[in-house]
Amino acid sequence: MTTRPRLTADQLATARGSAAGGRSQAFALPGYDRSAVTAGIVHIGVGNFHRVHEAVYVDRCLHLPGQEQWGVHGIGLVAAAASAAKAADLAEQDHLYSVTEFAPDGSHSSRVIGALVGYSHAPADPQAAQDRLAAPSTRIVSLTIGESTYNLAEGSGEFDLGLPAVAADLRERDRLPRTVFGVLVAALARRRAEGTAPFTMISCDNLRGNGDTTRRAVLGYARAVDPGLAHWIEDEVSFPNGMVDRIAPQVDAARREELNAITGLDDRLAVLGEDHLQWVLEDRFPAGRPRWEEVGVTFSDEVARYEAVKGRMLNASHVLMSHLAVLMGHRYVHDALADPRVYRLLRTFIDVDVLPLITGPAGVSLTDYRDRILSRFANPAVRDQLLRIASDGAAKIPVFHTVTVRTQVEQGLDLRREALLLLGFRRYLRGVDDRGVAFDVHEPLVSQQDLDACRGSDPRAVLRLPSFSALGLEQVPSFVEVFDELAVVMERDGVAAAVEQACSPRG
Ligand code: CS2
Repeated sequence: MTTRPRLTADQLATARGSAAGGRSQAFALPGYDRSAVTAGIVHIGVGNFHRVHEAVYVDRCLHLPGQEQWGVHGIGLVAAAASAAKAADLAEQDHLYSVTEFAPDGSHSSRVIGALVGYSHAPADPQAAQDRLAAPSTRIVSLTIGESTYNLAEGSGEFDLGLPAVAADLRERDRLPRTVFGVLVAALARRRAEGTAPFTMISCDNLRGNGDTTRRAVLGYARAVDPGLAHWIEDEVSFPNGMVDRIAPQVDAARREELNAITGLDDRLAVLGEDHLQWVLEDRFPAGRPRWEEVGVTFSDEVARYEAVKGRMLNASHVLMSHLAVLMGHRYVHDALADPRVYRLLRTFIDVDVLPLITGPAGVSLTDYRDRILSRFANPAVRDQLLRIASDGAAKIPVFHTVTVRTQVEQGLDLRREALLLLGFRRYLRGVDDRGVAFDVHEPLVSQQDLDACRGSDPRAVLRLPSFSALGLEQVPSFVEVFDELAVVMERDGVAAAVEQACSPRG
């Protein structure tokens, strides 16, 4: 194996020296003085998505004059060994990492990102994380914590105080909280007590109204701690909504090796993304913000429309295809797209089930948007994993499909694709595809009891899962009729046959 230089600040200085000496590098370098950068942003959840999305926009901003106060300090709340290892890697690499982006034609470019200037692994040092959040220099707190972590019941939309980790944080007041909303509320309480202005909070997760959702979760927790504090948050804290977009596959050891072969670096935190990058935000940042509008971020009052288009077309198609395509034997998104049955499913879903029901933001052509997402999915250089998208389906399906299925029920429209989605999800919970090949199921919101019920003989068990029961689909005769029919086809003839039947002309 080739020995490559470990990516560190020293290595970066060496690379800069040789670039100055006329030797070309396989990657672009931060073109600013990192020692002058301070962290105006604290980000919780420094996974691949953050590293190829917000951090890239921040990195671009740091190239502008007068933006050095907008670096990022990361916080990790997960105690797992992999998270501790990531914290160690970040420290060893002086928080530097490389991003390689791939265009559909296979061309790529790499850049070392210098936006992250510090990191606290809260399980190891909860006080450091709290101090960072409470610091007056922290003006924005952003989150990428995953859809299921917002912990709001789909039916009532209320924050679930009964979740064991949340209940423990609320009970054990003599220690610092460990759950994300506990940590945030404790930081806001401290800022209020110390007379520090609050930070603005943004979510970088794919949720309907991600700012409003974050606000509901924060307030739900705060009310349980101190109603006065909850009032203060209601009055003082801004939670702009936003729409985030960039496909960021998982990186395993083999993929990391491929990325490092491209850059010539030994980067334990190397990540990749597609060449598409988008962020649309409401401009409500009373504590200030980077000049993101100069580096590609769109500020708009139409975030809800951008987000509806993205969620109901891109993410909804992703989730619809993921379980079914895995069951049909595919593991990568571009392979699934090359399967005419999957392609037809997505075209039918978008053209028949979604396009007629949504209104895009001014100036956005929905058919162009459709073509663009289908070509993004088909990008073979990205090799995005279907199992990445399939995971946490119990949280994602309601976010991306509820409005579509509710409208279809109300308007008496064709419910077959939505029925197929839930049948596919049920069958995916078995963890074995139609070839008999096993795969890992990652569903934190599905209890063992519910898993057993879904693996049993009654297909309708899936409709009773807490994530879907609020839709009341079992009480909708037109839904149950197509659901039962497709269940029989899936059981008898396999997943592919059910996919074809769900897209066939209505008989
Ligand atoms: C995917 C998203 O995991 C998922 O549900 O649909 O991660 C998707 O890749 C991003 O939202 C693209 O912006």
